[in-house]
Amino acid sequence: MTISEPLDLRLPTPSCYADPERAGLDADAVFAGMTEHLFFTLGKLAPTASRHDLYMALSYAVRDRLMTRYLASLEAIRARPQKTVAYLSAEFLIGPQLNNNLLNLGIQQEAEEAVRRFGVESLQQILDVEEEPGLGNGGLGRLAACYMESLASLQVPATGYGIRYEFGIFDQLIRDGWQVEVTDKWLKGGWPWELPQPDEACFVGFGGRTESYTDDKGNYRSRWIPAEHAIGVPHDVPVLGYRVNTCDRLRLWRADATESFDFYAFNIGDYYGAVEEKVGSETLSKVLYPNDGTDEGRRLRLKQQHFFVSCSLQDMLRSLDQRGLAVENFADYWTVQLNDTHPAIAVAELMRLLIDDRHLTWEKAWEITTRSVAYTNHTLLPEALEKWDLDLFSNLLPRHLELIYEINSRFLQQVRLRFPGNDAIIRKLSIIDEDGGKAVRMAHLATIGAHHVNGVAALHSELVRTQLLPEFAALWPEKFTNVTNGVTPRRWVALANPPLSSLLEQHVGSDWISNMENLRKLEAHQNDSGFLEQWGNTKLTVKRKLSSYIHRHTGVLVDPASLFDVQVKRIHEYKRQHLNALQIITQYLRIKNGQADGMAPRTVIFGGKAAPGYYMAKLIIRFINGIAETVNADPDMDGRLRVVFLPNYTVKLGEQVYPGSDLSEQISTAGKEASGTGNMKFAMNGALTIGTLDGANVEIRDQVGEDNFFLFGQTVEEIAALKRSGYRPWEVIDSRPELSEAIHLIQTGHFSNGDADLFRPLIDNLSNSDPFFVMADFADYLRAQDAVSQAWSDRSQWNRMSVLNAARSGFFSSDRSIQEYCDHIWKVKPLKVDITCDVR
Ligand code: F58
Repeated sequence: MTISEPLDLRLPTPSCYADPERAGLDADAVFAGMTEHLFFTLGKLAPTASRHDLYMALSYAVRDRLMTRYLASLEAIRARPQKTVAYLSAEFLIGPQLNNNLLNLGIQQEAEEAVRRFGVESLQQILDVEEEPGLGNGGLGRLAACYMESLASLQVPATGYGIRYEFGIFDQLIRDGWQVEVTDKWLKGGWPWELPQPDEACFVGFGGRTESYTDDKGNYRSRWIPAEHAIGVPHDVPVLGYRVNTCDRLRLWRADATESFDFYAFNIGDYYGAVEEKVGSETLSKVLYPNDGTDEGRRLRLKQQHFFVSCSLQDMLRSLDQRGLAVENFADYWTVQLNDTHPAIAVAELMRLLIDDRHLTWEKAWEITTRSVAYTNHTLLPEALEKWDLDLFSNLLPRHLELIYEINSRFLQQVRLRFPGNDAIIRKLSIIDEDGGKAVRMAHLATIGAHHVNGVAALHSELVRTQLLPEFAALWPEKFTNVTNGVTPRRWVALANPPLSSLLEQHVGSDWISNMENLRKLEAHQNDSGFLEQWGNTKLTVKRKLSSYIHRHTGVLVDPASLFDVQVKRIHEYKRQHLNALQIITQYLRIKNGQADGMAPRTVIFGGKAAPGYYMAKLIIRFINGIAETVNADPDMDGRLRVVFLPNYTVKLGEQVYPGSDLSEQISTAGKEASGTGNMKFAMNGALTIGTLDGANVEIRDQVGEDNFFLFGQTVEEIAALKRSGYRPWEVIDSRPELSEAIHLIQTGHFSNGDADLFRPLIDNLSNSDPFFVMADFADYLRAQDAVSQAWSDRSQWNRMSVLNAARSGFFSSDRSIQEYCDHIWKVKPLKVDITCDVR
């Protein structure tokens, strides 16, 4: 690690926050804290308390202990200002909080003892009742959560800014094999981890018009007269680092309607007339948008983005004011990271705040903006690159559009100098898309306004440079960089997999939790048969637990000794769950036809949500469930093949699944998965990967060694060549008997109770266009799956490969990723927080 030693900051004794009553970390103190909260906070007597009451009481007791650290961390940065990370993300998929906080505080055992004194069998029973806030769709939101945890663990001052959606990602039910969406009411039982701070509310405007005027110094200026306003009320969630005092802040904005804003001590000025119009602003933070790319609700989504970005930037500026720091020095105190383009409006909003409100010059404002903002790209899929219809944009954010035009015209001036006479390039790079209906390209705005643009895996960053934004990369080569994603080993190993954690502790000590490279020491045991057996038994223990979960939630009995072959992630054609499903049908047919010698007994497990408006993804879920029904009911499959679809995949379910997996399915079409992070969670837990050369799979294979990875499929270049030469999937099907047999069986209605039409759209798509090259990769995928079966037959060899996967997964710790962001992009240093104090 290259960052210099943390500054040693002691708090002045009078502002010591440690109330001994609420800070004690032993079981007695935790028990006392729970008792007090049951009585005073929840109004319950212990004998009548439910498990949920005990969960709340324990959470409040733990929150008390976080407060000491949280307030000391805020005080540290107030007393000695230094650069702080502002991580702007429309999603933070933080998962359950209680156990994570217990782990990071180091009081899991103490909490276990405290809850037992209430007559509860185990802490787990209390942990099970926690509702997780589903404030994200998938990988991007979960990455933000891992990064916040690593920032705190590395003692880096940071605030994550986002939206407190009242309804997060929908809950998924499976009815007759189909996905059904149900509203996620995560707040219904109360959520003890947030601290509303209404006194720090912010105003945000929408719509209206702009006007020019001459200020009292005779300067020509513009101002925005919005037609509506919303109020953002911060709800703060403390994010504690692992065994350190640093407790960072996740600040989530809840929108309030403005009708009641006369309650607030704001300078309402011109706004007053505008509020007569009832705007129903509270709907702004009502619901998280599932990524279905439909036009519906796009206006509300842009409003959400502007809402949380504006609140967050105002909050950063206010924090400078409060500490007596000049706004001109903004970039010395804040580094603003855009998690994808969703917060990209920040480039225009920061300019607006600096120019219109703070009266800085354009040049100074632009210098501040470009010195503070950096942008992470998470996708190459054209349909996922955000563009806003110009009419919608100008209607909602007229002043921002003016500023964007100015940013664009100054930028295009530079482009003309660099590429004289090249109008095509101007059209290509402009923030305004002039082809078809005019639109604002948010990726261009973010790229122009940022000092760094990074992709999320080596291959992806390369494709960002060469395919997505090549002209920008030619213009500013030093701007483009890579930071390969990572995941936190606290949640994904220490919390999720206690049996593995204790085995690791026995063999390499406990340091690995904050220094994952220490797992390399495991390699010394790779030929120790006793250790390999222990390793295998540990895996079996967690697979038993997963098996019982599967039985409880799907009714399917699975054999923990079979190979657990797992694909959990959002359902999307590019992720190719249907490739896996087709492979299962082939295995099924081989068993039926008596050609399954050497095939490993398998339990194939799927989980993941489809966007509600994504028909093909929903059909894939129905397809998997159809296969599961047929396979699991067939006695010929007993002891050989089982298929399950686990409903409602969440962070909490992920914590059960990754530890209990043997094989990790990472089978996206090369060039489509930016990175993947599930792939890392599997490897850390000792699963072997079957995967394509896509996203971070490439680096996983480099790290774990090619002998410990099942590679298959076409490369990015081969796919491109196939596309150029005219890809004809039907020819592939005709030339592969096993593939045509599988497809034929589907067409007879074998997996749909005789309904020959049900899966027709899927089969037609695969046979006629196959946009994600499922057919092209099928044969090689089967070959790799046969290699998996073969490897499984030598269990000690399999266990060795599994050990090496875990031992070499240290690179994928989010601590490494965050350290790279700190050193190369943000230029921030840790700040040591001291909580020792003299209590009189
Ligand atoms: C994911 N993106 C990438 N987007 O697909 C994945 O490869 C990567 O590992 C991960 O980001 C973290 O870098 C992703 O999850 C979304 O969910 C968007 C949410 C908003 C609508 C568009 C998709």
